[in-house]
Amino acid sequence: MHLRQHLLLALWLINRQAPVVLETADLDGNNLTDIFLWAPSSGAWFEVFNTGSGFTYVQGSWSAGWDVYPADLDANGRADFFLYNPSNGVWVKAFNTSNGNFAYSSGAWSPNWSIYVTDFNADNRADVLLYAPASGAYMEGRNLSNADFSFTPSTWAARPSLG
Ligand SMILES: [Ca+2]
Ligand SMILES: [Ca+2]
Ligand SMILES: [Ca+2]
Repeated sequence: MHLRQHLLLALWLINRQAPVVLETADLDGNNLTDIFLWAPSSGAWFEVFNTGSGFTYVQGSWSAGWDVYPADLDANGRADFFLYNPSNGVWVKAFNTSNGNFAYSSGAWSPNWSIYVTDFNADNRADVLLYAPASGAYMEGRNLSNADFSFTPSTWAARPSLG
């Protein structure tokens, strides 16, 4: 089968939930980009592993309502997932321990942050920027361990002037 056929099969297997979010990331650390399909309304997910000569699949599910951000949170070369529920502020680090399996660490912030996942300090552990566009408040969440984040709160102007 070609990639398009694999994706169509995967989309069918994810229970025909719509909309489905498609993310790309290296989920097994073999330097080949894999595909993660996520149905926010049901919580169903589907990992599509790129073996180089074909594809293998693992299916699973979380609860509904998460915003899901792929990123390597523990610097082991396997993409993990940062989950944030903007309605209640709960976050989860989902560490990708082996294909289809996760170990979890969680906590709670206030709701409605805009989330950006990036590596602030070049230690290969993805960090998290929380931003509130209305007020200009932001929090730089350093991901220094597999547990909680270390925060440096600050504020930008709500409408920054660049001139
Ligand atoms: Ca891979
Ligand atoms: Ca990882
Ligand atoms: Ca980092």
